[in-house]
Amino acid sequence: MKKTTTFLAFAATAAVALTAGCGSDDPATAADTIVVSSAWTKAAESGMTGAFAELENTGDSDVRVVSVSSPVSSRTELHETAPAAGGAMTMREMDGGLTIAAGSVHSLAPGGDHLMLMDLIEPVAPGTDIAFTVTFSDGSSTEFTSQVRDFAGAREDYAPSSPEGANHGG
Ligand SMILES: [Cu+2]
Repeated sequence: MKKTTTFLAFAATAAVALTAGCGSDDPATAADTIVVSSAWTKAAESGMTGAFAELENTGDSDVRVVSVSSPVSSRTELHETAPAAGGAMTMREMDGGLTIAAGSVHSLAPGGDHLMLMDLIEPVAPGTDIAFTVTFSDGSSTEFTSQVRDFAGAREDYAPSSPEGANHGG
């Protein structure tokens, strides 16, 4: 009797293992393949600030980030930086999101692509951590925390000689 019980338990375990094996044939979501590291955010009392990170695509397919959010800002955007007239750098919202090529690392860095907290709900103070959620084109999303630091460089404007934010999105 005892032998029979042991055998049945073994058979049940084997069945579970086989079922789990079938599940691995499902395509990985974008969130499964993206690894976020070195995330940090520029400290600010109010208004806007930038956030940066390394986004690694460990998968075999390109992945597209379509939106980003954080509880400390009423709106958060994906920004790119481009040269403007007169040699200044202007930042603007990415058209169609951010693509991370298969097997590559995409750096979000001051002076380049970045995440933009457009309208802070509360100050982001050095030494604290804030949360972000990025959502991909397949509907999956991933969360990460970003360390807040003092940073004085890369003061891009939206457009030369116009009020901050006035020409945003153009
Ligand atoms: Cu920006």
